[in-house]
Amino acid sequence: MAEDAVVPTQAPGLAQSPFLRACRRQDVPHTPVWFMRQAGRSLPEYLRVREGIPMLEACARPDLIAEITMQPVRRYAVDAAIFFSDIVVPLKAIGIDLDIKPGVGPVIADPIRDAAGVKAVRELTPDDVPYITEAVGALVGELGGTPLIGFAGAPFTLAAYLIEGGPSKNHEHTKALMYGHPELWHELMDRLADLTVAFLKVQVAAGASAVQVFDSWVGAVAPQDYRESVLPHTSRIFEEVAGLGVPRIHFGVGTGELLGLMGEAGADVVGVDWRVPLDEAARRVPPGKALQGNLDPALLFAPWDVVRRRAQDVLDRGRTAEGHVFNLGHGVPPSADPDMLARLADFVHEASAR
Ligand code: 1CP
Repeated sequence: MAEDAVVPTQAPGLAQSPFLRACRRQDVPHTPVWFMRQAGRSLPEYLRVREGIPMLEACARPDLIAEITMQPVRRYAVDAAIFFSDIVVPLKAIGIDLDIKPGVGPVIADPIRDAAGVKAVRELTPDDVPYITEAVGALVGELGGTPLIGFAGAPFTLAAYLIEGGPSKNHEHTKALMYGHPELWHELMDRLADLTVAFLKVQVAAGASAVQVFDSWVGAVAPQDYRESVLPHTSRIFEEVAGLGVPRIHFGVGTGELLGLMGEAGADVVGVDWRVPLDEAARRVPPGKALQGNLDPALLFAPWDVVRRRAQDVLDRGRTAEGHVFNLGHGVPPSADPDMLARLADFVHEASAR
């Protein structure tokens, strides 16, 4: 499709970016590193600029998006920036009544449980999110040779919020719809996959040079249910964004038993949480994939000697993969010490220098 052939203007040097090269399983001068949730609550400068501004309002202001995205890049020697937004921003943009409550997360006013609710998930166009296009455009200029990662939530994780109405431990309503009303389930997943593709395309058209699809809560699903109820939709997403020409990363939490299937879904890089060592993960995913991960975020609260030893272990095991992007096994905890992350990024570079 012609509209898929969007090749963003790439800053000089971007092709040599260790992060993009590792995603493509090419040689790198050092293992690249970035941290999921590096922009946000653990940074005092973030708390300062967000003061008095609700989360969703911040996500719609290009000046704040750009500033918050840049904050960790100024502080840490990270090899990539992640766009400051949230996985529920495109849902809000198509008119779903929701809020992000401090200390809770996304909360949906009318949880989706029936066909009328499913129909409310309409298509997203670039006109629904002009602030995303503007913010990404401003950021790629400012970032120069540092790649910007665009992102979106995967259909299962978005469905989990929409159906439960907020954060959930056991995803009982979500699974009730998946098991009990498969036709409605697939229609919802189909619509959410369209939304994810559209949101990623907006970011890449504006200049993002990689994308990550967060399926944070899909670890709640057994492999046979993943194959039947989730995989067709995640596969379609990766297929539809393949033509954009940017590396595609696919991440979930508690997905040890799903790594092979997530590899089948078609991303270039499979994100691994801290529960599966990377050498074991490399055996579980099909050939032709790079891996991203996977230091336990809780280690950030341990003494530096322990952090260093465990980070070295992640690097050693990561060498058995075809490509490795160093990251935490999930997001930076809000109470993490930024100095520890600064030290960790420097250590990854020094210890992996070829
Ligand atoms: O007021 C605040 O500061 C709210 C905290 C916050 C922040 C900083 C939320 C609410 N979202 C974000 C930003 C965000 N969310 C980013 C950009 C920053 C970065 O990564 O550096 C990204 C990539 C996300 C993605 C996101 N949101 C995910 C997937 C990643 C993951 O951590 O698994 C998920 C599951 C969400 C939902 C969400 N939004 C916010 C919270 C607290 C949550 C999780 C709540 C829950 O446990 O269900």
